[in-house]
Formats: sequence, C-alpha cells, structure tokens
Amino acid sequence: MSGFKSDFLWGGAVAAHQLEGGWKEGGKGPSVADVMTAGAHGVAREITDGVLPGKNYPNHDAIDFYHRYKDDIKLFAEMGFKCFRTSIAWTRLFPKGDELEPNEAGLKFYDDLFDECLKYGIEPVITLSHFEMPYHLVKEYGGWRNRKVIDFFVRFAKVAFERYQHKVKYWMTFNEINNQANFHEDFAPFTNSGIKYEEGEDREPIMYQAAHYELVASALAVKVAREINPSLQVGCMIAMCPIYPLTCAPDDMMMAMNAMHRRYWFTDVHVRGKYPQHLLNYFERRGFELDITAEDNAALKQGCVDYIGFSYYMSFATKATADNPQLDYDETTSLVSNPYVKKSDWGWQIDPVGLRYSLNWFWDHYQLPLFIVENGFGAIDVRENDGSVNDQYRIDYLSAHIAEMKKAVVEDGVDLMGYTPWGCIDLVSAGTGEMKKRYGFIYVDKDNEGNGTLERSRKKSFAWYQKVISSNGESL
Ligand code: P53
Repeated sequence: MSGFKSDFLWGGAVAAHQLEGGWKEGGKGPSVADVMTAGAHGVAREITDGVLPGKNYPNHDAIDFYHRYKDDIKLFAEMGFKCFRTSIAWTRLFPKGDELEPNEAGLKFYDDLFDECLKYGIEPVITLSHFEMPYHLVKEYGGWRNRKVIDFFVRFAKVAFERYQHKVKYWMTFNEINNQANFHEDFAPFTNSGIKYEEGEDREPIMYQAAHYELVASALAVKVAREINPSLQVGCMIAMCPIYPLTCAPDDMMMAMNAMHRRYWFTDVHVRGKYPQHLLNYFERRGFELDITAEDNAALKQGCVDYIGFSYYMSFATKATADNPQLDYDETTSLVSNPYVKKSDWGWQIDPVGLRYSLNWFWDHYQLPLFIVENGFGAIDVRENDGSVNDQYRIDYLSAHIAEMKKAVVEDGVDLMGYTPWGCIDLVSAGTGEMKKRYGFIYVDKDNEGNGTLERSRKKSFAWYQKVISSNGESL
C-alpha cells in the first residue's frame, strides 16, 4: 500500500458533555460532568454533592453546540470531514438512568444531529458512555460499583442501536475505560465509573469490580447490536499511553511490561472475551474477591468487539525501585519523566513515534482493525486583533503524528480505519474543565470564567487539516 485507504475515515472527535451545553434542555438530567467544577493544571476539578449555588460548572453551557450544531457541522464539512465522532449524552435519553422508557426529546436531538452530518456525507462515530453517566445512578446506586447498572446501560445501548441503526454504523461502548487504572486520584473513578470513594476504602478492588461490570455491559451491548443489525460495528475505546522502561536494565524492562499489563488488560477482555491469566493471578495474590460469575464469563465471550478505538496523546515512562520488589505498577507513583521528549504546558509528553509504536503494539497483540479516535495538542491559543489564530505548534504536533501513523500503515502494515483528532472545535477540557486548554481547528470565543461571544472562527490549522484530508494524508 502506498498510503491510506481510499475510504480512510478522516474527521474530528468531541464528547457530548464537553461541547453541547443545554444541560437541562429537552428533559436532560444531570450527569457526572454536571457536578464537576472548573480546575486548572495542578488544580483538580471539584466533584460537588449535586449542583451547588455559586460554583462554576463549565459543562453546563459548554460551547452551546446544542443550539449551534448546524453551523459547526457546516464548518466540519468545509474541512472535508468523512466522519465525526461524538457521544450520546446518556442523560438526554434516560435523564435519571433507571427509567424504563427513553425521553423522546433527547432521541430526537440526536436524530437531527446525525441527519445534519449525513447531509454532508459525514459518518457519525458514536461513543455510548463518554464520562457522562447519569448522576442519579451515582447517588442511588453507587455508580458502577453496583451490578444493577449493567441493565440500565444495556437498555440505553439497545434504545440507541434500535433508533439510530440506519444512521450510525460505528459505535464504541466506554470511553477510555482503562483511565481508571489511575484509581488513587478522584477524577478517573468518577468520570469512568461514577465512583466516589469513602475515606479509608481499599480503592483498587472496587475499581476492578466496576471495570468488570462495565466490561460485561459492553459485551452484552455488542451482542444486542449484532442481534439488532449485523452490519453495526462496535468497538472498545482505550486510552493508549505506552509505558516505556526508563533504561534497558532488565528490571526496568520488566516493570514496563507489568505496567502495560495493568493499564491494558481491559483490551484483552474486550477483544478476547476473557481475563488474562496475569491479572487473575494478581487478584489472587492480593486477595481480591470479585463478583465475576460464570454467566459473566459467558457474556464476555459472546461480546468481543469488532475494532479497537483508542486515544493517543502521550507516552509514559517507568522504572523499577528497591521498595517495589514485585514490580507492581501504581499510576500515581510509578511514572517518571522521559528525558528524550518534550512536554506540553500541561505536562503531557509529546512523542509522535509513540503513536507508531502504539499502533504496532495493538496490531501485534490483537490483529483487529484500529481506529485512532483521539489525538491532539492542548495549548493556549492567542487570538490576534484581526481574529486570526496562528497555531503552528498544533500543526507541527499533528503533522508529526500523522507522519508516524503513515509509517505504521505503509511500512508496518497495520490495519487503520481512520483518524479523528480530539476537540476539532474548542471545547471544555475533561481533565481540568478549562476553556483555555484548546485543541480545535475552530476557535470558540469563550474563556475559563464563561465570558465570550461563543463566536466561531477558523484557526491556521483549519486550512492545513482541510488539505491533509483532500490529499488523503499526502500533504502534511
Ligand atoms: P483534556 C487523561 C489522559 C488521556 C486522555 O484531555 C484523557 C485524560 C483525561 O483528562 O482524556 C481524553 O481535556 C478524553 C477526552 C479529553 C481528552 O482526552 O483533559 O477522552 O474527553 O477531553 C483531552 O485535555
């Protein structure tokens, strides 16, 4: 092959809670994203007990895509998007999460949104659960600690597949399901699984239990999708930050391998329909007694995914230390800085080669089609007096990554379906809740405090990406 496939899915990616706003419109209920305040680099977002007066909740209004999506999709079409990845806010379809019947106004919103995409030949690529589970499920059920949530999710998935099967072919179940490997911090457990830990709780087994229920729910959803319409393609979604050994010392190498095991076993379950033995042995060594039934294991087997969607922003590095003889990976303490790569203003390690490595890693392990559903550079943009934004740094980041992605396809023979850079239009950062951490080709006039006209304008990278797409990745 000389380049990307002729039907390569170039596009962009967002998530409902980060751009829609309209948090109470059309009968929508509050989600976990609606109780998170704005933070900053080094300042965690506060998770409040419900929506409290006087706090800044940036996702409530976000960039008002809920009302402006027609104009925004028109701009995506102008860039030449073949696909657009977004999510369905669970709380628009099931405001509380445990209802038996869906909310028609929410269903209608996504009908209209998908129709608008299809009008321009843009294929919607849809995540079912992207950090936005109903807050009611957190309060009443403890989030994904609770097995009952499986049924609620599968009902939501079934309604979505039935309703949109002729508009949406590509689906993903849980966004970055493996982020919760970072369970010592409060962010990932809450956004992935609606889990708020109590003081003194042993966090790790609770994380594994929640992830297990999600994996079962994902597998059941895959099965339901196939029953409804065998042409639907359902993938998983993994946050890929490959973990390198800091040196070639054998223990560092082994530490890196263990770290990869602990961050990426989720993919094994999604793809192979069973737990890897290393993890079962780890559960035993640690004495974790999890609720994993024979029925669950059968469900996992019947719901293997069709493709692997993944995000790639950065690589990590780790090393062995004397106080960790079993070389166990702990995401809050085991990571070290990689002296060979630069970092973004938010401390994310910039490593284009790591994308080629990741593509090969996934392909070698699983031989399933791959889809890069997020990649991008969060940066502070300066809008000049004439309205222009000269984001050459973003062009540099993306072109370096696309060049490596091309090597993986052309030289290494990886089967890659598409590429959707993150935050193709500026939106609310998931990690920090900031507006100033921008990823877009399209600038949105809004600041961290919520001020601004919400006016959209094309950055320098807009025309650049338009050309990348029209040349099918030849012009970088
Ligand atoms: P923000 C951590 C590590 C890698 C990806 O992130 C991550 C996170 C969580 O912050 O999240 C994904 O907005 C996620 C998107 C998110 C995007 O990366 O923190 O799927 O929702 O916006 C970028 O800069």
